[in-house]
Amino acid sequence: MTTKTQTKLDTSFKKEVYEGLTTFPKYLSSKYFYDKAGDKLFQDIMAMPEYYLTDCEFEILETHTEPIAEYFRGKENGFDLIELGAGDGKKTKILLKHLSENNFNFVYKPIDISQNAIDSLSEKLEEELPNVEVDPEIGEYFEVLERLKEYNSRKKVIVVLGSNIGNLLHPRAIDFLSKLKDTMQEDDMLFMGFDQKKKPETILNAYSDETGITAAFNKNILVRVNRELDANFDVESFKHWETYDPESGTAKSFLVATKQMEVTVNELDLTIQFDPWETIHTEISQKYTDKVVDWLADESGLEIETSFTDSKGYYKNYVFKR
Ligand code: AVI
Repeated sequence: MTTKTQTKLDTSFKKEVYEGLTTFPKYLSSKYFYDKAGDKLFQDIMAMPEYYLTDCEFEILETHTEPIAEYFRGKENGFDLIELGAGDGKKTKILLKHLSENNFNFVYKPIDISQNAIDSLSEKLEEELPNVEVDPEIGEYFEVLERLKEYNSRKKVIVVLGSNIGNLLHPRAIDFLSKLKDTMQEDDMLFMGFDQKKKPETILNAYSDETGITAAFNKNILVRVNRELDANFDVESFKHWETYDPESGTAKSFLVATKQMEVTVNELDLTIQFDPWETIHTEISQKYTDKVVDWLADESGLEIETSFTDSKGYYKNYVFKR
């Protein structure tokens, strides 16, 4: 790598795109799906009938609002409700509404990597739940975790919905959970959603819908590299491909080159070649069982206090303590 290239790799986006496209097999991280267009596509995904995760978590939050809120309840000085990866906050609103209507003493701190998502969430909350005190932050999970250590004056309730943890391989999930545990005091709790193993077809359908929304979401990462790093990916010459391994519970997304291609990424001083049918791995969406969640908790020094599930048993939200 030349010094010129080095100085250009000054953001983690550039650095990771460079690494991912110059390694074999190639990869790009799914955390870069979420620009304005990506946020919108993800909202469309959540509204698709095939993407059962959202409906299941909705059902859990709606059916068990009261007991969940009771786990959240702090002492006289209330609690901070910190949501990592808040997105559009649609599901959280069920809890926020209940907490607000029942005079719980709390501040809602939504945290998301997307400025766009945080802005529209804050606006909507002001309109729909004006009594809820909202104190948003922009940032990546791991960077924000450091800041969480400062919120120690009262109980912390950390919420991670949408099975977002599933986008991390087990070692990184353990690292994430361990770091979360390190920010937690004795009374604090973690409330987290984990999509469960189920019929493989159901999982594959959720990630390879016929309307092509998931394909557009996956390809959006190339659109983003084209725009932000002045590249010339021929996006339509890549095919979205999904696999699900029922043994490991890992769903994997790929972009597959349908022909020989040469791509230039000007901002990175980089030209790369694709053989026909060469892949870019973009995302994993891990599916869990109680045993695996138990193991992750154990490895991270957390304890499972209870869990809530939907009527089909497709999805679970667990309450963890340290
Ligand atoms: C955000 N994340 C948990 C979603 C998932 O299910 O892995 C992202 C997604 N990818 C394709 N469809 C939805």
